[in-house]
Amino acid sequence: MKLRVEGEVDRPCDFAWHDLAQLPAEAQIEDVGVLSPQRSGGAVRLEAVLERCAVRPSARYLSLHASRDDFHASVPLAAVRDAAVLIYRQGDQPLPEKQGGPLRFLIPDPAACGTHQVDECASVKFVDRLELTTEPGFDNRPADERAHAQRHAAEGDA
Ligand SMILES: Nc1nc2c(c(=O)[nH]1)N[C@H]1C(S)=C(S)[C@@H](COP(=O)(O)O)O[C@H]1N2
Ligand SMILES: [Mo]
Repeated sequence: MKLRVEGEVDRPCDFAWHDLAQLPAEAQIEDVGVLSPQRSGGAVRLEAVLERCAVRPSARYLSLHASRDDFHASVPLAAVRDAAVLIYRQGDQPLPEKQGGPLRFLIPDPAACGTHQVDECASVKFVDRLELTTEPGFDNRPADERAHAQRHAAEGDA
């Protein structure tokens, strides 16, 4: 896996699997099941990744890009900054594709974030690029129920 972090940052960064694994213990979440009961795997905190790249104060939006299936979401940075995580492993192996691996963004409690812009759909699977911007970025999350049903059918879990 490779994760690119760019945009409103002083140090654009690339992370490989072992870069995430080597982040300090306080950045690691051994089991995301404690945050989100339906999920499993090990994760790192979003903030730990952002810190490495020196995010600028001008950054107000975070866009999550998955080039694998051309899925994108853009959310207010402040709404996810402290809570969101990136799931990257299952034991000591990369996160399997059926769980959204090799890297999956997870907003643990989307309802509690308090804004319609931060919903379950923004937990982007196969994420390979984080982009910080001053304005909302590209977003093709399903806008209504019909689009949502089509999206899940495309995912193979309709
Ligand atoms: N890359 C990618 N991520 C995605 C999607 C997708 O189609 N592609 N669907 C989103 C939507 S609409 C939802 S509701 C959740 C569903 O996550 P789940 O399958 O783990 O329940 O994943 C989100 N992440
Ligand atoms: Mo969704």
